[in-house]
Amino acid sequence: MLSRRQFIAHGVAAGAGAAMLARRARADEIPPIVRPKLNAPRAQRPDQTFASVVTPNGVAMPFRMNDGVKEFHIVAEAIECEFAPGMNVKCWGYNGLTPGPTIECVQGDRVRLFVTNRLEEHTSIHWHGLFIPCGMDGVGGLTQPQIRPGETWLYEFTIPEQHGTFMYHPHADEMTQMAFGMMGFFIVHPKRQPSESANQDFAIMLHNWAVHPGTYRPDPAVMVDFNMWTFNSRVFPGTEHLVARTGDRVRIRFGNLSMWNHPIHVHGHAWRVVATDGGQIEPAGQWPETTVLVPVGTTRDVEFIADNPGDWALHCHMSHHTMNAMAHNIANTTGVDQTGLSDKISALLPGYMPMGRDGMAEMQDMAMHMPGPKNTLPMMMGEGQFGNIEMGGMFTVLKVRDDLASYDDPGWYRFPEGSVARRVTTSDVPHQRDQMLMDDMPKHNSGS
Ligand SMILES: [Cu+2]
Repeated sequence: MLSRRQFIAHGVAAGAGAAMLARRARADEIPPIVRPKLNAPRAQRPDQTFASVVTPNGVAMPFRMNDGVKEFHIVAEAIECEFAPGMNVKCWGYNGLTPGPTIECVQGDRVRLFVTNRLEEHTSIHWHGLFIPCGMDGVGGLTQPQIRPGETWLYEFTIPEQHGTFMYHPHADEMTQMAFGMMGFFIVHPKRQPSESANQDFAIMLHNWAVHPGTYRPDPAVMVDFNMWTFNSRVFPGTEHLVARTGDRVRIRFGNLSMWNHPIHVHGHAWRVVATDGGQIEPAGQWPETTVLVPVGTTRDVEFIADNPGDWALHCHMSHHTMNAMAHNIANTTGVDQTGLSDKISALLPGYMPMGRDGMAEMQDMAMHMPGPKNTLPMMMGEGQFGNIEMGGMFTVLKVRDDLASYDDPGWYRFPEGSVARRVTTSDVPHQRDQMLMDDMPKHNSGS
């Protein structure tokens, strides 16, 4: 087995003659810029030895082959992103998107990554988790000068003998550039496909944003009090659903470049964490979980067999992270009788919205009738086949079906007759039986 240093040395030798420092690219060597369209059919090249990763609400990064070298052209630029219908955010991203298109390689690939800076300030790009020569690590000021506006720089290295889920992001004015959405996945597939490879392989980047109600641009100065929580820069119901056939082995790769840790929970199934951005986890070290904590600055790959047909919620378990446009200065009116109060206040303040006395669920219905500030989503939204789902943010649906012609969204689950929880009438309630059970209970307090 080679040491890690030998891996890197090996990688360098494979590209003999190439410089080990990122450098400015010459105009004649730069590939054309491609801004791939969302919802394009999944790209699977005929010579491909692996199944492409699906980036919900996203796409794969296009590349060209040049003399056996995989060449990508990444463009850092200002973009607009629709978080969900009704809200467009002025972001920064790569090749027209946030997260940027997903880079996919195979162990041992030689890659050239051209990075053009179309921002008004300098940037750099770091390949999070990859063991590459230090001069290619992309830390502005430390391993290279910053990439100034208008410049194109070249990173070139051999993908080392590691595989898994990595990320790319700026290492220059990170606070602003990442707050505005600059990040993407860098997936390395193993050279030899494992015997149990995934039928469906998803990549979901977790992020947080502070887009104050009525505004369009994220506030990069916010440290903890974020109000938008996204899967691949989308909030529910703008998040694409994950579709699997019953019996499929499903892999989900989570990446977190936000400022919070996210416990991501799946219903109806349990998964195992099979890898982190530090490497694969041996089977003996994997244990079943229904919630995986994805800490800041890491990736977690989970795998499970989708063996339970239905529409299963898949969401962050921090309950504020499944809300949209949270307002934080609301008085707590739970339990307060507001009879007549809202009429009086409305007379003084047109558009006044009373907060819930018995909970907040009514907010979703109210939001339909009382629009908030422009470009601001209601706190809760999203409807299912039975009504309001009262969720937003980091929420999507895992759709498992016995019969699927394709992995296109199959619509809502058709529940087998009699398999849905139902309302009962008093006559259905087994009082008699309860009484019997009560009578059978040991009486601890009697006689002492
Ligand atoms: Cu969360």
